[in-house]
Amino acid sequence: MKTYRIATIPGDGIGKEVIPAGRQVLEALAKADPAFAFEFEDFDWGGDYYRKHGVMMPERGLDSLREKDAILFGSAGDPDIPDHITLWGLRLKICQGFDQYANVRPTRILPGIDAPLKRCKPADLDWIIVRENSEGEYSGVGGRVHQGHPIEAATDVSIMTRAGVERIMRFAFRLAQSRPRKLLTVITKSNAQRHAMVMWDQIALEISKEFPDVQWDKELVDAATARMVNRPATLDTIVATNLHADILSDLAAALAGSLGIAPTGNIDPERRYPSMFEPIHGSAFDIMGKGLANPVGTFWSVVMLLEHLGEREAAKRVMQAIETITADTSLHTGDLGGTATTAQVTAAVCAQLAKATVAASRAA
Ligand code: NAD
Ligand code: K
Ligand code: MN
Repeated sequence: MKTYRIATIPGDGIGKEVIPAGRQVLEALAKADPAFAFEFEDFDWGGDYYRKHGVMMPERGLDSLREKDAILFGSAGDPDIPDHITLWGLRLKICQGFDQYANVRPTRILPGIDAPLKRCKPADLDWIIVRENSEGEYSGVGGRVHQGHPIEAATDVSIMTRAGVERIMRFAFRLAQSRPRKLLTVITKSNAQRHAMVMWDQIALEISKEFPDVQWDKELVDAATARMVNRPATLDTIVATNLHADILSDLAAALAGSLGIAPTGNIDPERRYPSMFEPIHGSAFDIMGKGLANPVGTFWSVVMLLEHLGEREAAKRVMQAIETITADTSLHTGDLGGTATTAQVTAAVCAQLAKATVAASRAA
């Protein structure tokens, strides 16, 4: 029997509600399947830790995660602590420390979800956005001088390296190649940002030669937002910079019905370090502590985590359980217009998993 070591980091806000729910789903899966088990270690890093220790996580925190098979993360963001401190002190520290340079965000309209685009059928929207996750606009380089003075000035320098762009581009082409349509759209803003973005376009062209079976095109990021709304079926795999893809993927999640459903993986494709999976949403201050958070984004993140571990069959089982419960509108949370609680949705998914395994063992 294989035992996977999983770190859970609930973080702040509704992260503390959805991550225990995600753990319950993994436990239900393991209970019903003798092939594998999980060994969890929970880390209490985040806003509360910051209030006690003045930092979001311990200085040598990465060492406690290094030997894990994967990390399940909730959210970093506390109403009383500035966002740049919570983000850089925890989530980005892990993403950058473990060189999780590919952020992968699948988007689909799940059964039973009332998505806002009236002309868009569920089959028209099946995207996977690849976000460069290690450099670009979020390199952390810059400065601010003469604070409060009329001559105050500030910069955030966007650093793009050839090595960084080549590796994300190769990752995106490979991912596109693995999907049925073999279609990739490279997003830039190379008309206005005439240095780094022109390099992106050029490197895309170079890498495309390694993937002759992938059909690809280019789109400027502003035009891409309109294309997502007006011609969603023309898109499949999408690759963009750290900032552009951050924005596009929230739009994608909203077009597919809710921010509460969407998952993401912060991946180290070379597998030198553990990869980290999380719902794309944040701490949701307006609903935190009420048991109302939609846990589906975390459950779908669990699916990605299982795929990353090579447990494809189990991943499929969890995805089927998710789709069965989204199809039932009585199990929709508030973000989807329903009244179900986090606990009810979680119990329903766990019950589906127990059933699926009984059926599988009967068939065997
Ligand atoms: P948010 O995702 O927390 O919330 C946006 C809106 O979506 C809110 O109305 C919220 O109630 C709703 N929502 C989000 N997830 C939901 C869910 N699972 N179920 C039901 N409704 C849900 O974004 P925000 O308000 O911009 O950010 C709040 C805090 O979270 C900030 O501190 C921000 O920095 C942080 N944040 C962290 C991450 C991360 O850790 N990866 C990502 C985004 C935001
Ligand atoms: K998150
Ligand atoms: Mn974001």
